Amino acid sequence: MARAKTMPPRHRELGLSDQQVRELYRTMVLARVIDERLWILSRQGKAHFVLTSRGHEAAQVGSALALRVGYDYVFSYYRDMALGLALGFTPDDIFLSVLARQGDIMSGGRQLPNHLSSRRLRVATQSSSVASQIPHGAGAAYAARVLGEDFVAITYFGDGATSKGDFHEGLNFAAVWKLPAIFFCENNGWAISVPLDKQMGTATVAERAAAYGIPGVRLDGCDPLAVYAATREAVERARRGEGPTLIDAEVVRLTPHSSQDDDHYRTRDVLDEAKRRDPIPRFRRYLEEQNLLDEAEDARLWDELRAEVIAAQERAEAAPPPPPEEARRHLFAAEGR
Ligand SMILES: Cc1ncc(C[n+]2csc(CCOP(=O)(O)OP(=O)(O)O)c2C)c(N)n1
Repeated sequence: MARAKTMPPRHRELGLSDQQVRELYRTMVLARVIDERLWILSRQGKAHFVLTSRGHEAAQVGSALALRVGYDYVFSYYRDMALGLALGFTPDDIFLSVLARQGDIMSGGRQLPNHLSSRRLRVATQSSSVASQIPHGAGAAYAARVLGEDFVAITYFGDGATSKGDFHEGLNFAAVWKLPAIFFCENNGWAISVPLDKQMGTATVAERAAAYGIPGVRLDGCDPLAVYAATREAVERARRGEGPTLIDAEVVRLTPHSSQDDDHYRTRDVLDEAKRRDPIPRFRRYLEEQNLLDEAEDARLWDELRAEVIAAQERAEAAPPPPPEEARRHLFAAEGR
């Protein structure tokens, strides 16, 4: 429905400044530009494996805006590159990690790509095992209770992860103890080739929350402002001691699952519909309607970010690999810390 001319723009109603929404868009575009480069690196045989956030940017960047970065704990999953950028990881961090170079702050070149990790940003490292981060997130929220601090723990995962036992254990534990936890499902409707209706008996992820006695909020995850609003509410609720929230953010996966997948199981219609919901052109239109961006500025932004990203890629390609004699470091206690 069209909004009356006298009504303030949606972002102002949410207390966000023009500068903040411009920044939000910039981060979404930065993620998209890195994403494009990563697929090229994969096809060139330079990146061994690539997983990206294309189509998930609004959910990731919009939710990050509701957090106290470096204070709240974040448990992410392999699709969260745009989230990482919103939290303060740089393009250099991403490329050093994907190319497994010595300077990789995530793991010194040992983890799969987009396995974010930073003690400073309170982003916990992760296992590639789907859903294993969910009990970790519940545990960190329990730590807030034990320490008497008011940080929250937000845990990100896909819809496929909600079919795992870890999901049940994490949500159940957090609900029983009314912990300051937010469980954020980036629901793109697919667990690799398995569609949602073959993963669960419920129609939505959100309604699973009823089984734990916590709120389940379903929303359009391609709208960063809707995501921000819902996450902020969940964070406030958690800080007030009222317990966890499950957010079911409906997003789109605009690429195959990973560089090792070819999407052969999705029809042209499904892919076209996903493209139609692409969060980036949509948020650009919003900014244009608000006179916060015009076509020339947008073109400049993409050019500027593409140059920035290519420079980061080149720096990472020039960086040395981890020294072979340190291969076991961080993997075995006896090898030092
Ligand atoms: C325990 C476990 N089983 C299987 C896999 C293989 N696997 C990797 S990603 C994935 C799909 C997960 O889908 P979803 O949680 O919906 O996240 P999405 O990739 O769609 O964002 C699977 C089955 C795994 N990593 N861990």
